[in-house]
Amino acid sequence: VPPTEKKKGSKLFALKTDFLKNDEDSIQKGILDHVEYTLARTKYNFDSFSAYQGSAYSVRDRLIERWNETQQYYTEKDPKRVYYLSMEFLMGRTLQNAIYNMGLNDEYHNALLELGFELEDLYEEEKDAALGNGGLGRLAACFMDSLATLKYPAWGYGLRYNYGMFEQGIYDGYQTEVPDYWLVAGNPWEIERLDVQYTVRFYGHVVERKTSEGVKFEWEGGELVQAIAYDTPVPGYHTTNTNNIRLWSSKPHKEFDLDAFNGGNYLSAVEAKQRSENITSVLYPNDNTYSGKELRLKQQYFFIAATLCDVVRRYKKTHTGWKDFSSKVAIQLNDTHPTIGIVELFRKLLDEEHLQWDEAWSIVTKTFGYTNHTILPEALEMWPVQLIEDLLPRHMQLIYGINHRFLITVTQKWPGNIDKMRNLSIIQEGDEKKVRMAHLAIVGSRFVNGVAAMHSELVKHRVFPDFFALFPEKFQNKTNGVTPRRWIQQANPGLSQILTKWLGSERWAIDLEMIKDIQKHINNPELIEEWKSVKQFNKERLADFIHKNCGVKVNTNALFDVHIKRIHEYKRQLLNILGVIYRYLSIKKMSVEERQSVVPRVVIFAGKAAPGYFMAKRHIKLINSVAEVINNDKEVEEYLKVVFIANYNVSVAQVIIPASDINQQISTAGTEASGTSNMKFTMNGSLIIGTLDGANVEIAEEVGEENMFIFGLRTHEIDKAREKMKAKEVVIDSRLQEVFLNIELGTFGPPEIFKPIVDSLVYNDFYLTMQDFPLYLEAQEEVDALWKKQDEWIRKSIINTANTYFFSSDRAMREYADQIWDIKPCEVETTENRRY
Ligand code: NBG
Repeated sequence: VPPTEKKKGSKLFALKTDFLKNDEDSIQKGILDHVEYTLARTKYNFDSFSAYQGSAYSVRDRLIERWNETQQYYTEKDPKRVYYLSMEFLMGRTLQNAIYNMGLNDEYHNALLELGFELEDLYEEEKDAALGNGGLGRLAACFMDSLATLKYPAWGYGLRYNYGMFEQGIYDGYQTEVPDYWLVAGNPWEIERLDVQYTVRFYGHVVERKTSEGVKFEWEGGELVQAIAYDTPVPGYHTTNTNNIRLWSSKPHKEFDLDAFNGGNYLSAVEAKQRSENITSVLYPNDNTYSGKELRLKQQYFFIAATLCDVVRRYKKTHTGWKDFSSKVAIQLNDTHPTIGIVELFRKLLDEEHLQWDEAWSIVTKTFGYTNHTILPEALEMWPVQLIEDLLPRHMQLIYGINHRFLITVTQKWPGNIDKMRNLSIIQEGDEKKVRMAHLAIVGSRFVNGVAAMHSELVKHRVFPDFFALFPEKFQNKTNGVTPRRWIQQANPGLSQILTKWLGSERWAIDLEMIKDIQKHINNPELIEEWKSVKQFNKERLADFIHKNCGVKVNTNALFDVHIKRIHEYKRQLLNILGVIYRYLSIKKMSVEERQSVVPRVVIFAGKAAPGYFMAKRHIKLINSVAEVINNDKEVEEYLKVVFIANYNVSVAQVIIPASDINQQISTAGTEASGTSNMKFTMNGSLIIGTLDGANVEIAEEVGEENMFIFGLRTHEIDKAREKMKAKEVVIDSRLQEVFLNIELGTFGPPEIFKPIVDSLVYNDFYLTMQDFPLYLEAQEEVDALWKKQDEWIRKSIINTANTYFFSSDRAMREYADQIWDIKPCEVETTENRRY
C-alpha cells in the first residue's frame, strides 16, 4: 500500500479490541513468550522458578487488562472512592490467588501440565510478600481482596519496603533475624510507574508572607526526596473489577546540589542523596509496639505526602473547587501510623489551595476515618514535639492551631475543667512534650472504630472516655473479617470441595452466608466421613512440612494443637508451654496402663518476636528447649510432640490452619483487640481454646460457647485480679509449682536462662498467667475428653465452620462502605464478552 493511503491512527482501535485469550494454547504461548522475551531464557530449557516467573508474568498481563478497564471505568463514572492507608500490607503469595480469582485454575493447570509442570508446585516457588508484621497488615490484605470482590472503588496505599519482615531462624533454640531482601529475584506482581513521582520535603523552615489576602505560610528549604509509585493489581473474585495497591519507594531527588559540587564535595553529595533511599528500606518489625525513631516518622510522612499528592491530583483531574472533595474521597487510617495525613491534607488546603481555616478543617474532618487496633499503652504513638518541629515545622504549627481550637470545644463542654483539658489535649505536657497521635486522629476524623465488639467498648469507655463523652456520634465498631477466598478456598481445597458439593454451588466463596446450610447435613455419615478425611489429608500435608522443616516426625492421628501468632507476653504463649510441661510431667508419672487413656498431641507453635523484645525471645527459647527434651524422650514419644515452626508467614499459615484440630487464642482478657487467625481457624473447622477476649467473644456468640473451650478470667475481673497479684495474694497452683521446680532443676536446660521468665510471673504477673493456669488446664482436660468422642468432635467442627459468615471480610467491608465511607459498588461493565 502506498504510504499516502495509510490513514494515520486508523488501526489503533482495531488492534486494541482483542483481550488475551484464556484457552490453554494462548496461556502456554504467553508463558513461553515471557520465558523468552521477559526473562531472556530459552523456552526449551527452563527450570521451575522460570516457569513460575513466566506464569506470573502471563497472569499479570491478564490482571493489567482488567486493571486498565477498571480504572478507565472508574474515571468515567467518577464514583466516590475510598483510600485505605496502611503502613503494612501482608500479602503473602499472589499467583494462586490471582488465578483463582480470575477463575483460570483449570486452564493454567492444564496448560502447565503440558509444559511439564504442576501448577501447585509452582506456587511454592513464590516468595511471600511480607510487608507487614501480623494481624494489622494481613487485615489490610484481606480488606483489599473483599473491596475488589465487592466491586468497591478502592485504592490501597502503602510503602514498598526493600526489606520486609525479617526471616526468622532458630539457632540453639534462640531466634535469629536475617534481613529478607524479598525483591532479590524481581517482583512480577508490581508495575513500576516512573511516570508517577512526587517530591517530598523534610526539615526546612516556615516563611510568613504578607499578601493582599492576608498572611500566607510557606514551608521551604530542607531536604527533598522523590517518591516513585509501584502498583500491584488486586483482582476481585470472579469479576473484572481489579483494584490497585500503590506502594511508594524513596529515591534521591533529581535537584542538583550545586553548592556541594562547587565545594569539591561531590562524593558526599552523592552519599547524601543515597541516604534518601533509606526511607523505604525496611519495615519496622514491631507488632503492637511504638518505636519512637525519627526514621519511622520520616516513613510515615513520606508515605502520606506522596499519597495525598496522588489523591488530590486524581480529584483535580475531574473536579474544580473543593466542595465535592469529601463526597468523592474517603480516607481510612489503618491505626495511627498514617495520622499525620490529617495535618498534611489540611496544610495543602490552607497553604497550597488557599482555603480558609474553617472550610479546610471541615473538609478534612469529613474525609478521614480512623481505625484503632489496640489499647496496649506501649503501642500508642506519641511523637516528641521537638522531633516534629524539626522534621515537619509547618505541621507542628498547624497541630498547635488544631489543638487550640479543639480545646475551646473542650472548655465549652466542661468549663474551667483543667483535668479534662489535660486529658484530652493533643499535646501531652511534661519534661518532653509529645503529640498524641490517637488524639489527633480522633479530633481530625469523622468516625473512629474499634475492630471487635468488646474492643470498641473498651475504646469508648476505657481508653478514650472523655472523647466519647464529647463526640459520642463518632465512635463505631467494625468487627474484623478475613477473606474466605484465601483462607478456605485456596488454603483448603478439600474443604472447598465438600462445601461446593453439599451446598450445591461454589457461590459460598462470595456469599458466605450460604455456608450455614452445611449444618443441615450434620447427621449424614457421608459428610462426617468426608470431613474427617479432609482433615486427615491436611494433617498429613502439615506433617510432611514439619518433617521437612523441623526434622521432627509427628503422628497424624494425634490431636493437632496450634498456637501461631506474633510472640508477645499478652498473647501468652507462656501459658501454653507451661501447660505442655505439666502434661509432660504427668505422662512421665503415669503407669503403662494409665497411659492408655492419654490423648496423643502434637503442640505446634510458630511466630516471630520483635528483635528487641527480650522476654518474647526468651519464650521462644523456652518453647524450643522444652521441645528438645520432650521430642527426644522415648517414653512419651507416642503421646506428645512439640514443634516450633520457624519463619512463620502467610503461606505457612495457609498450611497450618487447615490442619489444626484446636487453636489457642488465650490472651489475657481485654488485651487482644480482635485477633483474626481465630476467624481463619474457625472457618477451617478448628475448635478454639480461648479466653473471652477480642473477637473470640463474637465467635462464641455465633458458633456457641458449647462448641469451643472457653476459660479464664473475664475482662471485668482483670482489675481485681491485678490487685490481687500486686498484693501478693495469689496462691501458686501446686501443678504450676511443680513446673517451676522442674525448670529450676534444669530439666529443660540451664535454669539461669529461664530465670527471667519465672521471675516475671512470680514478681509481676501482669498478664495473669498464674491465675489463669488452673482454668487453662481444666479447659485442656475438656479438650481431651471431647477428642475421645470423635463423632461429636467432628459435629462441633462442622458447626464451627458453618457459623463463620459474620467473620468474612466481605461483611466487614460492606459495613465500612455503608456506615463510614458512604461508597457504593461500581461494577465494571466489561467492554468485551469474556469471563471476568
Ligand atoms: C492488631 C491487634 C489484633 C487485631 C489486628 C487487626 C496492632 C496494633 N493491632 O488483635 O493486636 O486483630 O490488629 O485489627 O497490630
